[in-house]
Amino acid sequence: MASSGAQTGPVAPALQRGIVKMVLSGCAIIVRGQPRGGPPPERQINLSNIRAGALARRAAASQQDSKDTPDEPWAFPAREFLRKKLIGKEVCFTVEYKTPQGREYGTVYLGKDTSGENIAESLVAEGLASRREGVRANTPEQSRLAELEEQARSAKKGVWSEGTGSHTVRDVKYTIENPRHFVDSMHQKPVNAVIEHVRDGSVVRALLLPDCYLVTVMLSGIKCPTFKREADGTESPEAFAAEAKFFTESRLLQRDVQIILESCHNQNILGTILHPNGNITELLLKEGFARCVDWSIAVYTQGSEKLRAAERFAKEHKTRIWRDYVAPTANLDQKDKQFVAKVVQILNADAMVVKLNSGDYKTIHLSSIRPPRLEGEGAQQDKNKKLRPLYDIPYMFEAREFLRKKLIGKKVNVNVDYIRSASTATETVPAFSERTCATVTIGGINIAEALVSKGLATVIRYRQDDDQRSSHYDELLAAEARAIKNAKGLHSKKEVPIHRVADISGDTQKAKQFLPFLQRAGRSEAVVEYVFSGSRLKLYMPKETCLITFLLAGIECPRGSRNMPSGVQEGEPFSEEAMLFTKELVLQREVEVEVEAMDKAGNFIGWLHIDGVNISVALVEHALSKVHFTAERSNYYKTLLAAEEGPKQRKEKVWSKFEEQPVEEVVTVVEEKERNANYKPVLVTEITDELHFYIQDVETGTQLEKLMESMRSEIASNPPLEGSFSPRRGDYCIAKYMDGEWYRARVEKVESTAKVHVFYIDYGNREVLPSTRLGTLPQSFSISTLPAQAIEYCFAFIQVPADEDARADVVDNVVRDIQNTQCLLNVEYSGAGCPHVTLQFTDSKDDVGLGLVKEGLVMVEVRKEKQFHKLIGEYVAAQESAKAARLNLWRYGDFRADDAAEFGYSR
Ligand SMILES: *[C@@H]1O[C@H](CO)[C@@H](O)[C@H](O)[C@H]1NC(C)=O
Ligand SMILES: CC(=O)N[C@H]1CO[C@H](CO)[C@@H](O)[C@@H]1O
Ligand SMILES: CC(=O)N[C@H]1CO[C@H](CO)[C@@H](O)[C@@H]1O
Repeated sequence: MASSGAQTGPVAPALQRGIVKMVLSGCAIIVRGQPRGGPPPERQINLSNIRAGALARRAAASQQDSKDTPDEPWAFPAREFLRKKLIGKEVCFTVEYKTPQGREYGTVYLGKDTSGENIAESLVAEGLASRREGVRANTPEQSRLAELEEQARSAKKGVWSEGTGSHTVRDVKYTIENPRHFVDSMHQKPVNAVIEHVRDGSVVRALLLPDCYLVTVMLSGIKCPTFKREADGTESPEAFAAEAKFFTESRLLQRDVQIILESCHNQNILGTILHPNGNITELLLKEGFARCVDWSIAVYTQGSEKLRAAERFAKEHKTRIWRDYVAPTANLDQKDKQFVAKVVQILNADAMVVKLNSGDYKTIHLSSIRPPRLEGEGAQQDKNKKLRPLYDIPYMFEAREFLRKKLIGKKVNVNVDYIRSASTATETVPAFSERTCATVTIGGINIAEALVSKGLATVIRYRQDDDQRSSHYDELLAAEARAIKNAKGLHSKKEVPIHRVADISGDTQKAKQFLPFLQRAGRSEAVVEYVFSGSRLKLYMPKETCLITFLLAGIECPRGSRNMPSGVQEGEPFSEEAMLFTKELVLQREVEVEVEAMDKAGNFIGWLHIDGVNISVALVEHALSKVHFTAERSNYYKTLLAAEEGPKQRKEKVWSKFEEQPVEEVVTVVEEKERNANYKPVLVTEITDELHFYIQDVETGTQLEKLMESMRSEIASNPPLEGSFSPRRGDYCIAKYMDGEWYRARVEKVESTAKVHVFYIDYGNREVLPSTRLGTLPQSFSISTLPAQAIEYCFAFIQVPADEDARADVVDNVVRDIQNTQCLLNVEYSGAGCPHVTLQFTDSKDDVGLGLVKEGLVMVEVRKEKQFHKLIGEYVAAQESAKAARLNLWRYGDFRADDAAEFGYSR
């Protein structure tokens, strides 16, 4: 404020220029000079030769008994007269006198030179100032002032008017009892005001008119760099604090404005200043003098999106406070920042998979959204129950369904807001991989906002400077506030909706009970929850609220790769393509299914329709499946065959290797060690439910016959006394079989005298008998005379089906083929429980086990020993042809469970 030089006393009246920054009173102004880099120098000029009234002043807080001083009469009208005339205008002035304290007195003219209006003269002419006493009219300027004063006095202007002039004294109110109440009483209507002081770029003192409240107003929604007051009383400005202050000051200080009082925060009033030249809040942001403030932006009545946009503009241009700013998406190409893509899958409640124009898939997370999660008690999961987030987390299902119904298969606009880098796991938060977070819109609707407003997601809170957030963050906050107010979804006080969804895939028992309902239902509604392969799906049945596994009927679709105990089995050609085809067509879509049957593993088999397309037919049409002969009986057989014709003739995809015989690739390994093939004749006497069997050695068969003969004749002559034998476990005995004959047996268990479990040691069968049908085994027929003749074996190279029904099928077959039949037996290898053998039919020398494999009744158990290579080769080839013909176990394709991760829950 001080000028150059320590010179005092009268000075040569050189003409100087400047812009009026502020009017201090009716006789003093502050003039701003030419900027010399940074805010320009300022000087206070008091008008020479006149005096005007002093303005009201607040009691100094530091002095105990100081009191508020009111306006002197006509002081405020004088200030206003000058303010309206001079603020922001160019003036020129001569400095005539300078006090030892450096205060300068001079004459001020409006405009560039002394031909302009003489301000002191105007004041005196209006009666708003008087000539200073003691000033003699000895210059032309002074005599002119005297003349003007005389005219004012006789015209009774201003201070010369009658009365005390008390009506020109304001009742200035420096404090407001209840600021919130005060703000509310204004009802957000613009209030006329004069900005009296600028503290920093975004905080001002304003005189509210007409009631003369002097209030501090913080601009809603933003904050400029400030002047921090240090402990020692000095101020340390933040970068650009002075520039921001000047920016506001030069535009608003002592200007007539209107203010919308918007809210109240710690006794400070939040507001927006309206000025015909534009609004300062937006300008400060755009010029990089301010940043948006989350907590107060919501009260900004003029639309927070404009503020965010202005801030974004400054950030993009790295203006001022943003000079070192790096955008969160700075290293993305424009085409990766903003694009249109098709939604192919919804993941949980805050993410989705989209298909890009390039055909690639990309996972997109919704910016700044937190999906429903388990809180409080719910978070303590029952360890025994596997959590199924979609159904078990409150509102997760509703959120997913909202997104699915709105977005699936639709094109959306994706605006990437930020990339959240991968994190490692901490104690409370699991690790996650890098995430692309974006604002996704469809038809102009921000889907995250819609989700939040329905109370199906919440908004993440950030640190003030955290830029990794939605570009429409305020709308999200506003939507959340609405959702809370209306008690929507997660904010509702009502009971949370519960989804009891039964997963009956793989549960043969339940599936069996359910089958008739589905068969009778004809077409049923379903939502495809997961696609395992081209022809294997998981469906949600909304009416029945259950999950089922569903296999597409009538086709042979290439199998995908699988994890087997022996390692990863590679997928068949086009299996991946078939899966993608099915996924794109039906994943998370509403479809109709016709269930025809169920396989042994509890999977339902049938037809699936979407928008008039039968997907079995579609797969065949696209050369991604062949028609299976089981389709013959169906209504769709003709359609399927017709669909197959083209691809088959053109040798497309699955038909491309049509002529080759896949059976060719049988292993031809040089046998290092010869397999021992030493078949001996045996009689198969018993086949167990586990597909083990008991045989008698034919060579010792005659010995057994003789023993039985003499034993029975001895018993006939000396029958056992009924009830004389008390059975104990492990005892050898004789037992009267249902054919009325006596046989050698061993007691396996005694439940009661009426229920004794015995094992016929020469035949391998078991029975439960009353003890009355048992007797002591005569010593001469004991096992030291002739060992037990039934020996237990099982089939080499085959896996017995785990499924009970399937196993019963094989056992029936084997019983029919070889029970009580003479076969040839060769021990191949030893195993748990009993030796593993191959059996041949005596006449044809055909391998019995291989026959079962060919029929598709059992699966091959591969042995790696070299000597078995050739034989295993035959077994595997037989299995392949059974599969190809879809025999028995294979009638619904390869039903062995896929290892695909369902639902994509793992993050
Ligand atoms: C100069 O102006 C200031 C500000 O209005 C005032 O306080 C001061 O009294 C004035 N000086 C004289 C001598 O009038
Ligand atoms: C409410 C209001 O006055 N808004 C204005 C803020 O200033 C910009 C220009 O800087 C105008 O476009 C807005 O209309
Ligand atoms: C009855 C039915 O839905 N048939 C459809 C099966 O799918 C094909 C398209 O792939 C349609 O053309 C049929 O109309």
